[in-house]
Amino acid sequence: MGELKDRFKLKADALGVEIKEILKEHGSKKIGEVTLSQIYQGMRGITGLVSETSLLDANEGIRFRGYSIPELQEKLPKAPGGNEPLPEGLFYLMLIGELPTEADAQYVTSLLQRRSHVPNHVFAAIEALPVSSHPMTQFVTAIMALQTESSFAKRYAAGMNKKEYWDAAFDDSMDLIARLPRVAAYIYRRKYRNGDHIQPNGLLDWAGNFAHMMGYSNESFKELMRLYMTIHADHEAGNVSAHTTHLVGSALSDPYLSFAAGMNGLAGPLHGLANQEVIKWIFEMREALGVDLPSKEQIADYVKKTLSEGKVVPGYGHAVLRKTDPRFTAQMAFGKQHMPDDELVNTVWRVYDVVPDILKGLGKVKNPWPNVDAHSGALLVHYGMVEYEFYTVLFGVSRALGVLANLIWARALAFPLERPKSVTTDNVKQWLAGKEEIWGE
Ligand code: CMX
Repeated sequence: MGELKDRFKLKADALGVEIKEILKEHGSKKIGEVTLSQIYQGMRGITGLVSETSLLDANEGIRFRGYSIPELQEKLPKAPGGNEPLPEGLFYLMLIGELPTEADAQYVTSLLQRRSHVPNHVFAAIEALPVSSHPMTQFVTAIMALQTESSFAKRYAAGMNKKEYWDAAFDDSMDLIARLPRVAAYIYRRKYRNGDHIQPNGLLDWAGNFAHMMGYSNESFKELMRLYMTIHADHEAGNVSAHTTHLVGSALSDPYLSFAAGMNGLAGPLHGLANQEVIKWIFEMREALGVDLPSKEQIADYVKKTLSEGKVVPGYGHAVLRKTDPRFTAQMAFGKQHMPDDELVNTVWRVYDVVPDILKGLGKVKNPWPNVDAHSGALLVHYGMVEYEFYTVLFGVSRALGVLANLIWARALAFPLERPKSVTTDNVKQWLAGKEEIWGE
């Protein structure tokens, strides 16, 4: 094992150096429509996907069917007495493309309530894992256990006509969205509340009921969940969770299989897991400094220490965005309204005052501004949800709305199997030397 690893390391180091040199000299050369740099560096800037549900502008941020987050907060139906949008309304908007009336949003709520039953074997599958398992591991396991309920898989096995794919994908997606809060709340109560579970309340909206089942009866926490479930739902198609769900779905894997795959991607620290990393990083900073509300100077020193240890500053930067994420701004406004004096929330705001200039100073970070994950944890901690390993599950429940709306559309529009072409570095070298053709040139 050790020898094989050593041999691999020698090869990897050598090829890494070679690729760097190739890109330095030839990175802008094109294979077909795309540059060598784009091929090697995460396909940035290549338009190759369709999402009807949302569009991300690098400087303006996300728009859902043309509506910005402040517009959604103004125009989407609210829960009785509430100010934040109902995520059911956003789901309707993403799926249908038109703003829902109050009755439309209520109809989605009632559909989800009716479909929310979770079979016992799903809880048994969660219970089979050690309680110490990461909540995302338990979440993905539960989604896979739910796959026994897939109408798409059963109808496909029975010879479903391809014109009906969207119909089966629709049914599975609605069932899955309806069941996720119950499953996620079960994991939360199992891991952090000694398995003292709370039954659903059929009178509550989707996000309000989720808050209730996790054990948070405070009205303003329910409002936070409605906002949280709305702003995390969708971020066009190229992010890891959305793209993975779409890619796996393109093989006609059913919505359970596709969504579980997307959630494995969300569990990566450069994507959804960043929300737990942010709070972990702030807690560690406070402990290291021995204060609850560090000064800007103390924060600046701690950020520099983080960077000097070869780590990223979690919650900052983005592959597409080039300004402060409007999802961060919406959460900041919520904090100013509901908890202006909270020390942790104020720490997040001080970090925001300090980090962008330091990241700009590195000269390589394309976006020094905060993303959605920089703020969410501090709001949750304010209400007592300190168990930061659970945060990515919250993100995942919300993300279901966008990626599954997209999956239904993908089957309705009969999008084909996704299968881009790849190259080898040897192939590229031969091509650069004029000795070999490259497909797509
Ligand atoms: N802290 C330190 N360095 C950073 C950084 C940050 N927050 N963001 C980017 N950089 C570095 C990159 O690591 C890269 O360095 P190397 O060239 O040494 O590898 C360089 O700046 C250029 O990166 P980039 O083009 O600006 O960013 P990418 O598109 O490659 O990556 C992202 C985007 C989000 C992965 C990156 O900014 C990052 O790691 N941020 C911290 C993690 C995070 O908050 N992720 C959540 C994103 C939102 C979400 O999906 O939920």
